[in-house]
Amino acid sequence: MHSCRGVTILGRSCASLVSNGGSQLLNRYSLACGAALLSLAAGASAGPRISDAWVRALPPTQSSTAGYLRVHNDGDEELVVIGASADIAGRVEIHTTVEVDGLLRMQRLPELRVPAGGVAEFAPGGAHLMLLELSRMPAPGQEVRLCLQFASAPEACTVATASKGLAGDGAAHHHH
Ligand SMILES: [Cu+2]
Repeated sequence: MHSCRGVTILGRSCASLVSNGGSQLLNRYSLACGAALLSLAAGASAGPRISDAWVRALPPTQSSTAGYLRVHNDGDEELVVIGASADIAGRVEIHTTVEVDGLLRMQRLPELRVPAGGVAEFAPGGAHLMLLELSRMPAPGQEVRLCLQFASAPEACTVATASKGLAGDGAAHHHH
């Protein structure tokens, strides 16, 4: 029960019920306390979470490159990615890769949806972050700060490591 008292919002009602409730009341309200605490804990940890971020290190003569990552939605409402930024790029667009007449082409997306409890993947051959107007091309191993903006959640940032990637995973970019 003492854990209930630690929660500011619930603290007063839980603590007073615990101190003056009969055993039947106590049981019923301790269940309510527990459930409320669980939902509070879930609310606190929900929201965008980014993992596995990397940026493709291309020759320094290139003025743009692609970033990849996973967006995890631990919440119970859909998340919508509406924009992105990077510390080395003047502007970042959300792109996807589509096949047109047998050729892979990039297409700009206005947004990308992450279902409740789901994951959206930015990965070679599919959706990616297009880093444009680069101030410098990151060398392999260098870190790049990537941030995502959401329609109704706070911005989420991560540190991506630059890498040349695996041989063959950059096919889509040959047709940029
Ligand atoms: Cu692109």
